[in-house]
Amino acid sequence: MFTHAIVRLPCENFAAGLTTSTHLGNPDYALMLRQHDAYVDALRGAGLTVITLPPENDFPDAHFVEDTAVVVPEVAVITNPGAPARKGEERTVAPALGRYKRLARIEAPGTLDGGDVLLVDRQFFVGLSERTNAEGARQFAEIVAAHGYATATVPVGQGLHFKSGVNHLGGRTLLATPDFAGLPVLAGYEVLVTPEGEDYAANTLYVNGTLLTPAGFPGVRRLLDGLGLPVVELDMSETRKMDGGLTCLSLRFADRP
Ligand code: CIR
Repeated sequence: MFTHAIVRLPCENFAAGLTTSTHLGNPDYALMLRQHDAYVDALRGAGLTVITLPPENDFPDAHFVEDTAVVVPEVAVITNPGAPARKGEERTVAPALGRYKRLARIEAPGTLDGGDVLLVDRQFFVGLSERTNAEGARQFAEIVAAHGYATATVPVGQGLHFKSGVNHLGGRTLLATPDFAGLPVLAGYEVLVTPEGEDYAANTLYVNGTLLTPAGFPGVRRLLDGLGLPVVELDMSETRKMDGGLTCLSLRFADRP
């Protein structure tokens, strides 16, 4: 069970962050803040104490805190984010995590974004992407192996991060886009596949037995309802305009080893 989450308020110039989106319209700051509030409420509703970090005007993507660390009960791995514009975001996340966890770090030339890292039980999957390189994945695997976690690497062809395409829904169940669903490393799991046009909703967050999912994806909603867990839909429109998903807005962890 998770006890805590770290989030960061989006800054006023969040629309200056990195994005490949061209067809979703201009990001709206007031709406972004309202949607972020609703997200925080949903985390609280799942039983988490939420720690909110202040906005970082020099880092317009800094509210995507998931990319700056990977936290397990035994250690928090502070990343070296792969995008040059995002290097440094981790500096203000590390002290917040250091209050709860021993810290380890991914060092250059290794790069790693938390959005590429999926944990299922004691098995990590690390996507090799434009943000996460083989050296970053190697360092990460070494750090977590010392605590009994296995790591498999997975190439991320299209899309930003591994978790843009695959997420854990509890138990042995995953939710994946058609591009990722057939990956050999996922054999042995029950993989639910997002219907056509609903890839974005593959980034659904399972947290303490509740599923948080982007609003507006009825096919994914039907798949989730079949699991018999509570489902909370969240409007993610402004986050999506900046290539972000639901998982990237928080770091979830249990305060004790
Ligand atoms: C970026 O391109 O880095 C941000 N605009 C979006 C990061 C989203 N993070 C995530 O999916 N873990």
